[in-house]
Amino acid sequence: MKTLKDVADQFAIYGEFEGAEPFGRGHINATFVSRWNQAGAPVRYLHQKINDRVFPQPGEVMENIDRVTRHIAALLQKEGEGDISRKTMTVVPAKDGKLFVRDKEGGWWRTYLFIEGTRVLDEASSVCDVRLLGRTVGRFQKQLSGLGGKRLHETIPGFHDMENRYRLFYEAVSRDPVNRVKDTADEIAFMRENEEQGKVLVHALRTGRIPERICHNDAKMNNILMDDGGKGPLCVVDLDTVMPGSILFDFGDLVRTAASTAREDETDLSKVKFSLSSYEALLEGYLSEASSFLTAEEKGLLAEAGRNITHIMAVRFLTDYLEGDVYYRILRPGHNIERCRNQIALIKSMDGQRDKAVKKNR
Ligand code: GN1
Ligand code: MG
Repeated sequence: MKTLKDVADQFAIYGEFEGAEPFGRGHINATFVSRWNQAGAPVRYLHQKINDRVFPQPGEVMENIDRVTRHIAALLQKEGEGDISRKTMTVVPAKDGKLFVRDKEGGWWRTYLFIEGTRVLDEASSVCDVRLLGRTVGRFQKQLSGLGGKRLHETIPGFHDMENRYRLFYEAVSRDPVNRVKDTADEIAFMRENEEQGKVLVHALRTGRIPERICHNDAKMNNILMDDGGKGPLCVVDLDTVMPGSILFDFGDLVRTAASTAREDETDLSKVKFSLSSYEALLEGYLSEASSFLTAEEKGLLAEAGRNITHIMAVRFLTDYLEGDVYYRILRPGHNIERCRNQIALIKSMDGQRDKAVKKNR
């Protein structure tokens, strides 16, 4: 971990570096945790090498994150909250004051305080009250609804734009660079059949039926830090994609992950089901924070949001499979098509219970 020590030493961290290990299971960035001796106290930091193929302007990503995390910390302070550095991420700047460090190969690195005593959940379980997950995402959006100043940078243009996602998908199908179209006829047919419905949210946003707001854009369950001591969810992490969009994308991502009975790459599809009771709990928790600022149009689309984000993920996983696995980190051959099939199974289960879910929304 020589490079990591070299990089870590350039951040404004006191004490002696003692070592570092890889951390987490994100699909995009490379994450490490370092250990330090700070005047006799063991302290840890989180370092990430930003994937600059995915985020072409890492400096803009960091500007967004710095603004957002400072804003939330200031709000919590005003509200008299304690334990603030566990309730939002804290960016540690470099010794030269910048929000990142460049390594010898030109790579972009950032550092956060490591939030101790937490875990993330890949599947909803009895350990976690899903209502609180909904509340956490609603609160995050509410906190950001008051962020003044210029519009946040769009860190990945067209990120949740289904027109864009379908364009990229059809391109991959027609180029078929690794000859995988022949193995994915059913999935491709599913995408063609569902194209219209998949574009409902982006059309609502584009035509102004629902407003543009600041949203997280990756508000899946395992991006919410849970307190180990039973205090429930602490904060939403993984802030690279915080940018303008529809807040329905966030509620949708939470539904996709926390109202599914399996993780997103479960291969036994008989285990992949939409849980109506989890959906109801998520909705209740989410609305306890968000109902004060949601418009009637947004409320009317909440039941569509989970399906929509699940559909976006299915298209993205399939596109990456057809492209030869160039975007998402995969842990085994076929991982992307497994993820795609899982998400399609979840959509089918959602569709089977749609009427009931829509009723919950009233
Ligand atoms: C990626 O890095 P990670 O795992 O938090 C992806 C999200 C997808 C998610 C699927 C920048 O997030 O959009 O929802 O995988 N992030 C980016 O689990 O593409
Ligand atoms: Mg993540």
